[in-house]
Amino acid sequence: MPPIVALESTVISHGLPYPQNIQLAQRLEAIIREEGVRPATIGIIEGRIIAGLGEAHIRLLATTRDIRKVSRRDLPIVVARKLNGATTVAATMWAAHRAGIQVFATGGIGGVHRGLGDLGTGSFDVSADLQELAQTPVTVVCAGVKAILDLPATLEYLETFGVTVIGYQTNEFPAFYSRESGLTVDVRCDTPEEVAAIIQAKRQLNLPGGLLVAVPIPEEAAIPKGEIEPIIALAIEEAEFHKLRSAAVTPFLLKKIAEMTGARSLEANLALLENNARVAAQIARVLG
Ligand code: PSU
Ligand code: MN
Repeated sequence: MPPIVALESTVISHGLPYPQNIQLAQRLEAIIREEGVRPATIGIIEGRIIAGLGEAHIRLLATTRDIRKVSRRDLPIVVARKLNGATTVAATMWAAHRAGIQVFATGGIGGVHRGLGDLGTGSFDVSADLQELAQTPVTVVCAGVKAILDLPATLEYLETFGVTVIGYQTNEFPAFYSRESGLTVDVRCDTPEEVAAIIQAKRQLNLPGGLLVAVPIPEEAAIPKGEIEPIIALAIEEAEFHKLRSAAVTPFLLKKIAEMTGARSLEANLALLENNARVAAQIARVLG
């Protein structure tokens, strides 16, 4: 099989506004093809889990209101009821592995949420993305986790479950909009070959689960931590005020941050997604 890179669809339906979402989906596929690799955007159409959505299906997910956000727990529901669904990192990893795909590019993975518990809105919110990384052998290329989350707790969780975290051309775990977090990665790799060697060693050792490759956002698109932090804090306060929980939390926070930073966070989000798609394609090519 030629090398393939998987792409998720929740970022299309819930992570970005229209029409940037559909333009981005097409752009990511083009970038992966430019590297000589096949893209496979993953989503669910009328209960069918598809690895390699066509243009019309991507358009459907990008333009329909209230597309269901599908994580692992939602898979049996959308399949049984023949619904349309956009897959999160967790569900995309699962579907990618089932389709024989080893590498997956996204923007940010879910993680351990900051203490939303203080105001009684639910004190325990850990994304299913982390458990998926613990059990499904797919390499996820991302720009870290959004600073809406508890980064140190997220890294601790990954360590507990044996997920290797690789910094791509960095010693620090990147924080999505910002290149720095003050937190370290398990290993730094500077080339796709170095990453591929670690993926192959993990497979040879029969270690279960995936790997996380964290790539800092390109310098010119980065938003300094001091600038984005107060905005994130406001967005979290608002989520607490509205007593949001479960799957609604992440899309709400992303939308609020986009509103408060104007085009800037959107530009940053697009830039890092494109960058990650390229890095993922280069890794997939080395893996063959
Ligand atoms: N982070 C982003 N953009 C996104 C997401 C995360 O910057 O669109 C999406 C991804 O699909 C991720 C999901 O898998 O949110 C995590 O949601 P939850 O925290 O409900 O597991
Ligand atoms: Mn959650």
